[in-house]
Amino acid sequence: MKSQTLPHALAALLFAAVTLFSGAAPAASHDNPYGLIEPGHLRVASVGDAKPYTFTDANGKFTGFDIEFFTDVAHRMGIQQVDFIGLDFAGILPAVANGQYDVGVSAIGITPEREKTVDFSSGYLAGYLTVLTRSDSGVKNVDSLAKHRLAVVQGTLQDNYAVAHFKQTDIVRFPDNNTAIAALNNDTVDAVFLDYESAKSYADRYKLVHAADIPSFDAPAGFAIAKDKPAFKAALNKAIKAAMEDGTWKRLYIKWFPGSPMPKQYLPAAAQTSQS
Ligand code: SNW
Repeated sequence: MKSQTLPHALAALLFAAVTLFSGAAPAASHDNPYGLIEPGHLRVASVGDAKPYTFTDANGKFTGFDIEFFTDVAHRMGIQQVDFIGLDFAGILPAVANGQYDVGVSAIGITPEREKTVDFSSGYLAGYLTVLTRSDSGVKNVDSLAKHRLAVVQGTLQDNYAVAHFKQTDIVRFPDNNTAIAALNNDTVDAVFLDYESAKSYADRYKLVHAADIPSFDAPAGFAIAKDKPAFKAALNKAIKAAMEDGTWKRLYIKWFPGSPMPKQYLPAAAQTSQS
């Protein structure tokens, strides 16, 4: 009846307009159970220079531990099409929150602060934050950071940690790892504060040294998604659990982080209780 269809049509129009102007991804529906920008397709915001977590190879293709682990998880969810796009780290969570991407993947630590704007999958990595330096910089440890210049990538946990703990240090913010490391190599800064595995990779490449490795186990990395997508989050967590249980996580960890201590909580359940 007319009196009922008109308000319906108006409501639909209003909803469409609000969705359009807020830029929010579509809500979950029968054809799109996870509420993706386009069903059957995952658009992923990442960074191109966080080797070996997420980086672009010589052909511009995204690769690394987080990229391969996420792609495996997506396939377990029945999604074959996964596209990674590189942003500055500081741009990832805002872009995921406002629906420009379905997921953020880049060793993104789960913190209460970040959970105010996005949701996270369960954790899949827990490691260290590293102060990387030149051997001639005078920075030997956390104490000798005082009166030195320390580079951080804007918006990272390293940025927050440095502000909270390195009161005597000059903090210099960069948009990405590569520009921060270039500043270290040309003496513009005395050290760079970044994730442990990336530090290791730059240390090998440029003969740099670790001055400090600070545990960040309380902020394990997770996949970031927009809030209020319970089916999407549950499917991600189920696939993550399966990839840990069948040894895929372990295989990728050994492939990308050879020689690094392996957090036991992500191994198959049987391996966690064994003595070895
Ligand atoms: O908190 C750690 C976690 O324990 C693991 O070592 C992986 O890295 C972290 O998630 C921290 N990562 C930084 C952050 O979340 C930087 C991420 C990046 O540069 N892409 O801010």
